[in-house]
Amino acid sequence: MTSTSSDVNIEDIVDSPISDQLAMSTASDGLADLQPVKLVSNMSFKQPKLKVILDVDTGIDDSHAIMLALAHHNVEILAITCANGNVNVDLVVENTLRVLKACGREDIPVYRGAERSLLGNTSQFENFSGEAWNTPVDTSVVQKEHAANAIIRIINNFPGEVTVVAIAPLTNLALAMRLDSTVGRKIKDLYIMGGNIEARGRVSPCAEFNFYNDPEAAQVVLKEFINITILPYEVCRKFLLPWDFFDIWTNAGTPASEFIRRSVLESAKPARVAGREGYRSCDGYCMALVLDRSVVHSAEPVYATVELSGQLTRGQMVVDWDGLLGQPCNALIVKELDIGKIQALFMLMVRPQYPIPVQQQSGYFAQCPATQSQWSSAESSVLPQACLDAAALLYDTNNNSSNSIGASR
Ligand SMILES: [Ca+2]
Repeated sequence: MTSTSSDVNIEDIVDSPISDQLAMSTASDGLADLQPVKLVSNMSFKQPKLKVILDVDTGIDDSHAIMLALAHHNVEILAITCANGNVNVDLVVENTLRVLKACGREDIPVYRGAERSLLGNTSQFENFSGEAWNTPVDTSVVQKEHAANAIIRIINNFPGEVTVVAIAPLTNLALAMRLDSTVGRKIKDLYIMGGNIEARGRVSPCAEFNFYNDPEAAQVVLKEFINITILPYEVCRKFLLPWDFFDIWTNAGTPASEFIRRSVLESAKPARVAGREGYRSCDGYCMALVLDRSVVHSAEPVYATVELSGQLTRGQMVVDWDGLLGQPCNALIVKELDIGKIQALFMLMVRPQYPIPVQQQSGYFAQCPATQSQWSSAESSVLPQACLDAAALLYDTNNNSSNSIGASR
C-alpha cells in the first residue's frame, strides 16, 4: 500500500477491485466502494436503490441536486435535512418544500436542522430572486424530529447503506456526530460540495462558502466520517454549462423545466451579461457524480482538513497534497468533471423520459429498443456528443414507471 498521494485516473479507481481502490489511498478506513451507480438498462432496476440523505441549504443549486435525485429511478431519498446556510434555516425549509411541490413529491420527508453554525457566527450569503421562490408552501408537513436526530436514526436503521450528499454548511452532520459518535463510520459514502483546493474563496479571499460558514463542523466531518468524496469550489468554477445548453434546459417544456427557469433566470442573468461562458450549479454537479461516478475524470486521494484560526484564512480547506503531515488520506478530491455527461444528467432532471436515438447496439444498448423520436435537430446541433452519448446510456425507453418529475405532470 502506497503512502503518498498522487494523481489517479478515476476510471482506474472505479474499474478496480475494492482492495486496489484502498491501495490507491492511505486512508485507514479506506475509500470503499467507489463503483459507479449503474444507470443503464433494465439490469439497473434489479439493483437495490441508492439510499440517500440530502443535507441542504436550499439554495438554487440545491434545488438542482434535489430535482436530479428525484428524477432518477435508482435513488431513494430517505430524508432532506435542512441547515442554515444560503439563507436562514426556516427559509431553507420553505425553499425545499417549494422544490418538492414543483416536482409533485411532497411525500419526501423534510427535517429542520441547525439554526446557526457550531460557534454561532454564521453569515448568510445568497439573496434569492426569482418568482419560483415566492410561492406559498405548507410548512406544517415538516417533520417534528430534528435533522441531526433524523440523520442518526436513518443511518442506524441502514448501517453501511446510506449515501449522504452534503451540499450545505456541515453543521447538521457535525451535530449528529456529537450526539452519536458512531454514525460517521456507518455511512456508505459521503459526498461533500465544499472546500477549496487553490485557496480561491467566495465569501472570503480564501474560503469556500459552506466551509467558511461552519469551519468547525467541516473539520469534525472530515476527521470523523469515512468514505468522503469532495467536490471543491474551484472545480465547479472551471466546468460550465454552455448558455445554449442552459436555454434548452430551462425551456424543455415540462413543469420541472419551468420551475428551474423561474428559479434561475434572474440570478443567472448577471453572469451571462458579464460574459461568463456558461452557467454552473455546484450542488447539481455534486449530485451528478453521486449518480454516475464516470462524471469524474480525475480525482486524488489526500489528507484534507480545515483552517480554523488563520487571520485571513479561516475556513479554508487545507490539502496535504504531498503527504507532509504524515496523515492517512481521508478524502478523495474531485479535480476534473465530464461536463457533457453532466448535461445529459441535467436533461434527465427536466425530461426524464425524453426519448433519444440508441446510437450503439452493443452491450446494454442492445437491450433497449430503437426509439421512435429523437432529439430535435436544433437540440442535437447544440448538445455535445458527450451529452448525447451519455444520454443514450441514461435513458431507458422501456421504463414507463420511472420516477418522472417532468413526464408525470
Ligand atoms: Ca447548497
